[in-house]
Amino acid sequence: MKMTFRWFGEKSDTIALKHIKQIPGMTGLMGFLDYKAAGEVWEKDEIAEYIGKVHAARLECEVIESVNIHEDIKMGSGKRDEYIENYKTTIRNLAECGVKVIVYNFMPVFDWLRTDLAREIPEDGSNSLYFDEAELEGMGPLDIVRKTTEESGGFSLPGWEPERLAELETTLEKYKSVSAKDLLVNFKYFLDAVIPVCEECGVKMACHPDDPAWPIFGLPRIAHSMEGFEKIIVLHDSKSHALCLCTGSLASNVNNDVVSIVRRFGEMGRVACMHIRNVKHLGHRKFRESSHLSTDGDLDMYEVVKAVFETCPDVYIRPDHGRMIWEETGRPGYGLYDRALGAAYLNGLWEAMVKEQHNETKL
Ligand code: DNO
Repeated sequence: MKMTFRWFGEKSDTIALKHIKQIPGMTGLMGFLDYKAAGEVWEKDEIAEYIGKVHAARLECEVIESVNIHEDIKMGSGKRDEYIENYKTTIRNLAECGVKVIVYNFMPVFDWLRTDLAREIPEDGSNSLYFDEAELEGMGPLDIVRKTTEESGGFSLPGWEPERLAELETTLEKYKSVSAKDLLVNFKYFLDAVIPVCEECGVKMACHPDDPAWPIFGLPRIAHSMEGFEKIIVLHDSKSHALCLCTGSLASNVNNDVVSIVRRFGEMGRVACMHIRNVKHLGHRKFRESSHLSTDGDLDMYEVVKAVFETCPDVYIRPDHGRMIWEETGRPGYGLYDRALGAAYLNGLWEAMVKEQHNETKL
């Protein structure tokens, strides 16, 4: 296991790399070039510049995330072949800079969605990302986009890139004729094109789940349950076609047994990395992001980490979103302090697993 952290780059992140390095057990980053539009080639020199800075801080950068997929690829229309060619070039460029895992998602239009980016947690006065489907009542996709952008404190949020939002209305209209089945067919078309390139250069593509884990605004969504991932994983038979299991995204849906999902795909050798965080359900399709601790949320973190330890111990893990605590301000979900606490906690659970195993083998 390698413990990693998300960092948005020098110009877009308030957190210094040296502070990330000071988190105990932190080996590297899940990196991100936040200014790249979906469909664009990630040039080698810009990747190298970003990674150079990470290395200078004595951290690794073997995972890159949010290499976003153009809507034409998901819809199977327009210039999809051109965008797929660009994606292949990006994969090669990332591989040449030492990247081993690329995290992406196949969600139409939206990446993750929340109805409040800073809802106070009454128990302790901190705040965190929050979702209540009832609050979406009467709101269209454009309203929620406006609200999220207003509340983001000027930060561009991953998955909410301005150029993607500019075309929102047209894109939503086009999706009316795309079914979940079409999405799966288009997904296969994409994988069949890019996975051979990944195999050539020793890279894994890791698909991130839908968040929240059900369809929204009538858009087709396929990556949010055990059944959904079963269908996705057979689309292309290769270890380079893998998953990034995000426990918080999956746990947003109470029907998901997250531990079983981790075990199932871990045993198949198809989990490349994990985003780990906890959620607390407050009602029907209403939840907040809690601290990582099992007793603060609805996920049993001991069982989650045990499932990883026993079925896919070589994955990259990052503490996913955190609350805002200790008066920290910054990018919603991506403060330093609570994510650092999350990393320390996950490292503690991991150490206990290692020692337990060691003691068992001595018996
Ligand atoms: C949310 C993140 C996602 C993830 C993308 C991958 O905070 O986990 O933005 O990186 O879905 O494409």
